[in-house]
Amino acid sequence: MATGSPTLTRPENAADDWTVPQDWDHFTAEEHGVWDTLFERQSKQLPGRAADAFLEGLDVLHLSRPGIPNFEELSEKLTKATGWQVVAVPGLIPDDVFFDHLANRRFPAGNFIRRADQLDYLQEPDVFHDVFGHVPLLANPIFGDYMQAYGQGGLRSLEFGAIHKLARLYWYTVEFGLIRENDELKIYGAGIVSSHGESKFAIDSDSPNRIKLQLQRVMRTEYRIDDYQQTYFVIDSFEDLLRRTSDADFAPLYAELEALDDLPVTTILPEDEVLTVGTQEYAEAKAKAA
Ligand code: HBI
Ligand code: FE
Repeated sequence: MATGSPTLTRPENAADDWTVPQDWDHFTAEEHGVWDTLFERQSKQLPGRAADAFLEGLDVLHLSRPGIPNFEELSEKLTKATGWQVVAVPGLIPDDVFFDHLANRRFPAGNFIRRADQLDYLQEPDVFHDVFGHVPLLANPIFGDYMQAYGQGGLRSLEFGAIHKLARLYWYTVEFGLIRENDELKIYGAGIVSSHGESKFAIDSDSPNRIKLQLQRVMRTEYRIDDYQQTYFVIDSFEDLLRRTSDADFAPLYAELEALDDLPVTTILPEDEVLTVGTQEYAEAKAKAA
């Protein structure tokens, strides 16, 4: 059953687990060109900004040919590194199906790419967001363990009716996480590394808050999906992130969260370990312009 995500209907050509053949030959030269433009732009921009493990993982994508990666070739390399593989799906899939894939080290990647006139605006995760954004870190053993643990935790969260709490952990780590490396702020979240604008904003701008990650705090914090983040959470290492989640007992944590209010996205609590108190000028300017 699909919870949380809007009622999705499984397309005719999708299997029970929502996977579809990638059919790499169906991509046009123009679609490969969009991948190359995005890949080129981000590969130039990320050195010095992206986490070391992400840049090391990028090599997994340096496949023999330019253009949209062939998932068979990509999965062969990835499986050797951490046992993960990439499977093609038509787009967003129901939460329980998504979690089951992650719990079995299969990363579901959208089997389409944005149009050339939509380089910076994305409705739904396409193959560039999913493969360029998420796959390089799956070549890192610790992060690969974290993603599988997230899938297992996701399936359990459905039993507690707590998926929207756990989804925040995913949002503020896997999608929009920052990490401190040798005292420098770096990005590792897929939503940031795959975004031309946000990979600058997340590190350079004074506008957003940047707060040390704490599990229960993140799971209380709301987020927005339509613009740059107003708060980023920062980890010290992937080992630390994995330890915090695997050591946690989510049943009492979910019970505690029931009794606590959700926090608006720009909240700063007295007990927060704050790296940056954001000015929120970006969001305010956007609100005024709207
Ligand atoms: N489906 N294809 C796809 N990709 C996602 O990232 C995704 C999804 N379904 C649900 C989902 N993410 C989030 O709601 C998870 O946090 C559950
Ligand atoms: Fe994503």
